[in-house]
Formats: sequence, C-alpha cells, structure tokens
Amino acid sequence: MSNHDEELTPTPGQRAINLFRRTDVQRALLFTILWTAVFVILGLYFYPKWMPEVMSVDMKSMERIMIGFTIISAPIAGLVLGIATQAITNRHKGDTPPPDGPAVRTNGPIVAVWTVVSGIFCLIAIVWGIVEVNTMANAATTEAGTAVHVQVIGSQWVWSFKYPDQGVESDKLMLPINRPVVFDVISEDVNHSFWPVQLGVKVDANRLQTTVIHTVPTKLGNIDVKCAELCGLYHAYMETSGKVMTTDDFNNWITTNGGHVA
Ligand SMILES: [Cu+2]
Repeated sequence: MSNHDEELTPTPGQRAINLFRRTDVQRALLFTILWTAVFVILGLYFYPKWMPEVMSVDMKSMERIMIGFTIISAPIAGLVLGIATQAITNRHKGDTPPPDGPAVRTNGPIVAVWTVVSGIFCLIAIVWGIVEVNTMANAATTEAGTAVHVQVIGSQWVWSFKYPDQGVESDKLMLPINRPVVFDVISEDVNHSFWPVQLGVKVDANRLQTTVIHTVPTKLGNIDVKCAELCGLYHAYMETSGKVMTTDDFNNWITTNGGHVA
C-alpha cells in the first residue's frame, strides 16, 4: 500500500488498522517485542550482576534507578531496533525502486499513542528521579548527628582520609557499618572527583572549597576508591581501597592507629 492509498482510506482508525495488517509492520512489531524482552532481561537480571556491589543506601538507589530506567527505555530502544531489524532482514531486491513505506506521520491515532506513551515514560522518570534525590537528602539531614566525619583530601595523585573526631589519618577509607558517614571533600591542587564506587556517591574535590556528601554503608566488604575527574598524568592510577567493617573492628582499627573511639 502506498502513501496515496493510505490517504484515500476514509477514517484514521481504519488507516491504523490497515497499517498493522502490513506484513512488514507486523514483522517490525515482532522484532520490537523481542528486542524489548532482551533489554528488560538485561535490566532485571544482568545489570545487578554487572554493576559494582551494593554497599550503601545510595548505591541501592543507583541500582533501582538503573534497573527502572532500563525497563522504561526498553520499549523505545526495542521499537527503533525492531524497525531496523525488519529493514535489514527484508531488503528490497531487484532493479525497480522499493515501494513506499507506511505513512505513519499523518496517522492521528498512532501519533497520539506514541506521544501519550512516551510522555508517561518521561513523567515516570522525572517523578522517580525527584523522589530518589529527596529520599537521599532527607536521610542525610536526619542522620547527621550520629555520623562519622571523614575529611577526604585529593592531591596529585593520592587520596588521604582524616578522621577529625577520632584523631586518625589514613590512606585507606575505613568505615563502620550501618552508621551514617559525612565526607568533607577537598583538593590540595587541581580538581579531582572522589568516587568510592560501591557506596554509590561521587563528588568533585575542589581546591579551597569543601564539598559535602553523605551516605550510610549497609554491607561489610571492600571498597574501591577512585578519582573520576581527569587530573593529570597519573589520574588513572589515583585509586586506593577501603573497607566497611563491623563497629568493633572499626574501633579496634582506630585505637591501633593511635586514635580514640568517638
Ligand atoms: Cu583524577
């Protein structure tokens, strides 16, 4: 069916029905469903496995957003790849020019459906993002009183950590489990970015300006601390490790390093 025929078909509803009777459109939709399923499975099953271990409330939030947004965008990526797969697997052969594709641009019902559906997806994404950010901000203010304070200092090309309340300094990031932590982040030279990967927080380390970021470690284990801002020749090697420990282990570590439990 050509564009011309489609224009002659009386109602928009009938034009939509005729469109979905086309075998090329049906094949494209079938591929759309297959690709959508692939992305949903990726989001639900593989992303949580491939992502860094979830060791804090913020990383949990990141994981939720990553999985949720992958699922929301799956049908859109699915449709684009579905149409592409149909076009690639059913290429026109011979010397004659290919027939016209389906005229969907002027098809009222189809335009209405994709506008409304993609609008709903965008709204979900916006509301979700605002709710997650608010949850993190609220958690940070309610927990500030009991928090461990860590001064994070970036310099070319090492991280160092000061625990002012405990009187300890370290080149490893040691944290007690289930206790809020407040990072006061600063740089001694150029801009760096403090990124304790498994804690799901990342913030710039600037000279002369302290940036503050909070989280609550919720799982015992090792942390990778990286720099996430190109800061010179050895930026790629600007990393250290850390640990989320039990409260007892953390207090022991404090005292063995000459500090006092606080
Ligand atoms: Cu760097």
